[in-house]
Amino acid sequence: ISSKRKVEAGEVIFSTRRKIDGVTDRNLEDAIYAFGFGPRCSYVKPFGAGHINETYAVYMPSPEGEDVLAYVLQRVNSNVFKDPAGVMENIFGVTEYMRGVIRREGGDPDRETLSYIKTKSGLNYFEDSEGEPWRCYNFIPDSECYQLVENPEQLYEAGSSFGHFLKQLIEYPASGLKETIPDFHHTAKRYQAFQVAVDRDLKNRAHTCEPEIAFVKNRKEDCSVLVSQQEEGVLPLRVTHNDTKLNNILFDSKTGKGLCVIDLDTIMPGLAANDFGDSIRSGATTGAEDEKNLDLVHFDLELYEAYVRGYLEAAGEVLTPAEVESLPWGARLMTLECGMRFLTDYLQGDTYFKTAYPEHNLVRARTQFRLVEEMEQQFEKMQELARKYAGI
Ligand code: ADP
Ligand code: GN1
Ligand code: MG
Repeated sequence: ISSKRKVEAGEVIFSTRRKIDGVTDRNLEDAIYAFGFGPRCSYVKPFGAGHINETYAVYMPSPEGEDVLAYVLQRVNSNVFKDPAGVMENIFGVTEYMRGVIRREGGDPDRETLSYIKTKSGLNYFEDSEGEPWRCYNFIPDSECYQLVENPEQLYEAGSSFGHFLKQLIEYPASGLKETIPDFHHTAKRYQAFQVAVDRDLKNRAHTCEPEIAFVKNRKEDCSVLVSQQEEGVLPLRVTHNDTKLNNILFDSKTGKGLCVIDLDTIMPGLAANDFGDSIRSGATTGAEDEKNLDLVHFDLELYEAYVRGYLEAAGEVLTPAEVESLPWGARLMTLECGMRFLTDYLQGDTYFKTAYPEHNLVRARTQFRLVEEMEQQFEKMQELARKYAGI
């Protein structure tokens, strides 16, 4: 297994045992104390491969004297999440509720959902000296996280996890949820924002991505397909995750089964098609999201089928026929939307997604558009497979 596929921790950046020259940021250290780890903590490493938050692995000594990864500490991106208190209210509400559901199912709530920890003063997040929010949860031992699938079975498991998640929250009182990012998957409004970014061309980059801009403009009408069906009442709002990419699931290292859905910041009322679609975007592909060589990037129908089977086995009975029909559209539109968001961010100067080099967002947009094209070519097969596994 290449390390590029599996998510791993980086180098030590804070340690109570030795001085790490100039790298520990004061706010990170304050957060470690705020959650009560203080001098007991062995060390901290950067962790994960998310595009939004800063994630750290916190190691503590075990009774046997070994250092074990015990907690995940995160600084929430306040540029993206303007109401961190609302985000944390949603997360505590949903995870508490999930614990009850998992117990009734006979599962293990400590492994099948995240357990968030309060600060020493009893708050559900810590605000550092610059007003930035930090939160913390227990690391789930013997779990792993992937950037890219290795085999269809993993995508079947991913489908099964997100299908199950939908079912577990089917009766959750959605009216109590805060909308943590307004219009997050309103694809038509995303198109308008893209159009504004092209017109303003703030960084004078539009001339470097004319084919990509044209690609999106040619699909303007598509952006309204699911939003209109929702507004007309054809598609119901569910409690959805809204960020169902592959690296937002933990797999059980021993059994290889889907174990726990993570990254709960965007749980909001939404369409089942969007959750389904974002998983297909990120999972049913042969290349990394930021693969520069487009010859390596293909939409993989076998992976798609594995996800459909897992998702519908778990959630098929709660979905309406119209929702089943909407799933392949979800895949196309979440992929188009995501590419459009990368391109918009590129045009605006990379202020939203973390980037490692100046064209990073453009490279990401290109992989998404490649996938969209191939989904369009195979759309009928995608529809047939959704119907087949739904039994309609
Ligand atoms: P972001 O919004 O930045 O994506 P996430 O909550 O998804 O934040 O965390 C970022 C990344 O950290 C995840 O994609 C995953 O790679 C890693 N990660 C977080 N929690 C765990 C965990 N318990 N086990 C393994 N990896 C994890
Ligand atoms: C972000 O947070 P992360 O890395 O799991 C983004 C998603 C995008 C994804 C693309 C809150 O997900 O919407 O689909 O990047 N999350 C947010 O990789 O904007
Ligand atoms: Mg994530």
